[in-house]
Amino acid sequence: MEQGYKTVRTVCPYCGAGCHIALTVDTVHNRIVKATGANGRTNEGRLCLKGYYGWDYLTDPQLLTKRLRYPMIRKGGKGSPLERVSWEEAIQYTAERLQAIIKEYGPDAVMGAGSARGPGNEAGYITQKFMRACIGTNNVDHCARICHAASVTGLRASIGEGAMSVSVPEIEDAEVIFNIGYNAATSHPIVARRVVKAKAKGAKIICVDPQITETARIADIHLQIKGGTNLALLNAMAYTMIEEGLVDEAFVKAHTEGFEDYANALGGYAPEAMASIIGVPAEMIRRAARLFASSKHTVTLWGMGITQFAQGVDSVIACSNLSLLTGNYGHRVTGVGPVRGQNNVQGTCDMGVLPDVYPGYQRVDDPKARAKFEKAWGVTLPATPGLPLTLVPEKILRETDPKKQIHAYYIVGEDPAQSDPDLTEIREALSACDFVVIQDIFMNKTAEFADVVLPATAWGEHDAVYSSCDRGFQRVRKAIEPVGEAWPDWKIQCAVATAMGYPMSYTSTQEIWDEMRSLSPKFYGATYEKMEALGGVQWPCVDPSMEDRGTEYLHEGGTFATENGKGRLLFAPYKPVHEEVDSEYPLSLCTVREVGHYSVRTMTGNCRMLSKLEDEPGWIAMNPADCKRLGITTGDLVYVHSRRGKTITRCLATERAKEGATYMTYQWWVGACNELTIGMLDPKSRTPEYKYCAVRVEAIADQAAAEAKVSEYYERLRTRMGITVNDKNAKVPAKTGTAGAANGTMATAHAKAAMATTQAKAAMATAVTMNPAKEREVRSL
Ligand SMILES: Nc1nc2c(c(=O)[nH]1)N[C@H]1C(S)=C(S)[C@@H](COP(=O)(O)OP(=O)(O)OC[C@H]3O[C@@H](n4cnc5c(=O)[nH]c(N)nc54)[C@H](O)[C@@H]3O)O[C@H]1N2
Ligand SMILES: Nc1nc2c(c(=O)[nH]1)N[C@H]1C(S)=C(S)[C@@H](COP(=O)(O)OP(=O)(O)OC[C@H]3O[C@@H](n4cnc5c(=O)[nH]c(N)nc54)[C@H](O)[C@@H]3O)O[C@H]1N2
Ligand code: SF4
Ligand SMILES: [Mo]
Repeated sequence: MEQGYKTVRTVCPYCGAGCHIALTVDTVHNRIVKATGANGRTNEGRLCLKGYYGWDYLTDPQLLTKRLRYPMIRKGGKGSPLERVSWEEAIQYTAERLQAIIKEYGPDAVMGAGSARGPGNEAGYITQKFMRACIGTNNVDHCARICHAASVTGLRASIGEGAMSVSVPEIEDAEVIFNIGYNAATSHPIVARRVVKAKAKGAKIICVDPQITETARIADIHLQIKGGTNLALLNAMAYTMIEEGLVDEAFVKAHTEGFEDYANALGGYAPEAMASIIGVPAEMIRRAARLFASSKHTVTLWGMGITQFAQGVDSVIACSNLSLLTGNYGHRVTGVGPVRGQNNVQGTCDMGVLPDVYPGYQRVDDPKARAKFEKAWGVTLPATPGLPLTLVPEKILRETDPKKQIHAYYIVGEDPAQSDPDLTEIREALSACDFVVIQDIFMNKTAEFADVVLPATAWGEHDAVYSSCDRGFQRVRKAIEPVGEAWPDWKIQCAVATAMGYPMSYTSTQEIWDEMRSLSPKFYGATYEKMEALGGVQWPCVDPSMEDRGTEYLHEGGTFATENGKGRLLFAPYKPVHEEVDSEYPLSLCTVREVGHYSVRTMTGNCRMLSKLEDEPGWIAMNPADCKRLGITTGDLVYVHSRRGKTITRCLATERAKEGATYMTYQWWVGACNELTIGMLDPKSRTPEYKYCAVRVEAIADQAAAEAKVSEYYERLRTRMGITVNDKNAKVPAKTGTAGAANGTMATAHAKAAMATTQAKAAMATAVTMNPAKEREVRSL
């Protein structure tokens, strides 16, 4: 490499596929200039478009929002502007406000959210230690709650362990893939590659999805079910297996319990009885059950189409039941893959950033585990599990006893004002909360409600370990110096703890990692040295010597992680979704993802290449017949209404959506679909029903005026994020739009037509001038 450049090997900061990346760094100008695929266990040198182009946010092009460079406080109280302060002042102020709240209401008045994104496992460990040892509460959680919490809760009940039992590379050797509620081509393109390879090697694919996804297109059986009927289908498949003698009796006898009760409870679930509810013919359900049971190498993959329902936990258990019934656990290339979404959501769970467990999934209500952490941390720890983060609005807005309310919310790397359901309610809660701290790399929507804003270093600017979706600890390395005065997340929370009288100080992430390992038997063997030598280590890894190279698949030999080692066959009845369509709101809305953009889009929205692919205000994908009825076509701006709010977006007519069903992606700030989604939660995991609510789509007669409003609102949003309109990088709004054309998903003729329409319309919109005096909320559109 020529002088002035270096190569840094690291792991992608976006999805849980955990792809290895080689970054070319211009050391003279302190910037990354290129990313290429490196040979990692899961990616074998391949990357998707986010891996190739997703680092550009580090150059701070200020397209959507702006990097945070120094600490800020609202000195004049709520509603006053954020003012720049020194680190010393910010830390002192935060410590004093937290101490005052604890003094008045007790430690459980404080809620902490950790980050499953850039910070990494060491910072996650510090977040939960800060909340537990310094604040004195188990009120700590993170976005797994609104994501795969149902997988963790459900699998723990079924087989004792919440993680993927199978590894990503094994998928390509599957004989049958049962893909349910998971759209790998969009969400984990590098996992999708294994599904495509499996198909090429002869695997049969069953895809259960109400939408025609890329996996559905290559499936041997596509069950295009009515949204929200997973449990009816899974129970009908189990019924078929039992009725048609497809059960692996020896496995069930040796390795499971509860078969008799389970089989009896399934009595009413014959496919013929369920077909009209599920919306697919009974014979297809039977064929799917037969195909599933035909192999000992059936791999089940699921995602948000299973977990983001009020029956998420029951559906996870029902998925696991099918593997238990057919002997699809305990050997290579079999079992379950709840494919973790974010780059480090597996890790943030591993580190105990959850209200009920310490690092390594040791329960807070287990006296032995508690005693161990009390000794290590030199404090007395609370014995009862804390608050799941989806209950925070409730605890701020509807709890009447001030002693039981949440008065402070310390949020690390999460943007609830964009990603939580029912944004009206979240805005009310954040406004009513006495003290809100955000610690992030960008100004985000939640920062608008924060009393203190603390700037953290981003992926690329610090060292860490991330856990891939399949339990793989992998090293993430610093490539460039941080922007402004940003500090690593772990250092910030150590400083606040110290100012509060609980000294925490470390000199490196490795020192934190080693403390964590010493307290977590499951991870004890996964040293930095071993990760360095092997490229990564899959847990469990108990022995630090090189003899123990980690664990590829779980439950070897059919011995499960339950107390008696048996898998539990547990029955739950199907219940319909909470909010069905009716004459007032006649369409169903399911919210999904954009291939080129990521969650709240602070990062991908600030990558020039990615934001050129797709930009505000996003799309609502609808069946052409529904569009015709409403008199709308691809590219038209439309209002979408639900009982909770209203938003504006563009129509995308596509056969991928069934008649009556619509899809929006939650990446958009202007076209924010979480204004519409419902706060209905699974009672066991507290995960919201993001995948189903009732909406109405309204055509807009004056398109030019609507285009103008969208552009104006977008500009106002950017101004509020701190971008000045005259910035040299300031972008012309709404000029792009290819409806997810990258990577093949949604790359339909409709999408191309949409681009032409959008560009023509955007041209009309550019003449708009800003009017910052107008109302602030999207509902004003
Ligand atoms: N309607 C709808 N809503 C959904 C979903 C859906 O399917 N439909 N899915 C849900 C799911 S599965 C998830 S996981 C959530 C995700 O929702 P969030 O967790 O809110 O979103 P992210 O974009 O992952 O990142 C959150 C924040 O982390 C910050 N960040 C990134 N790196 C760092 C770092 O190194 N340090 C710090 N301090 N901050 C950092 C980003 O700037 C951003 O503000 O959204 C949920 N919301
Ligand atoms: N590009 C990109 N990649 C991402 C993300 C991103 O924002 N952008 N986010 C990451 C995160 S946080 C996560 S959690 C993962 C999520 O990854 P996925 O789980 O793939 O996420 P979704 O696309 O939200 O939902 C999956 C599928 O569920 C289907 N579905 C909806 N309702 C039902 C139903 O009733 N039954 C069944 N069987 N299926 C249904 C949807 O049609 C969709 O195809 O992606 C990660 N990867
Ligand atoms: S598949 Fe996921 S981890 Fe791999 S490059 Fe794409 S976003 Fe990054
Ligand atoms: Mo997620």
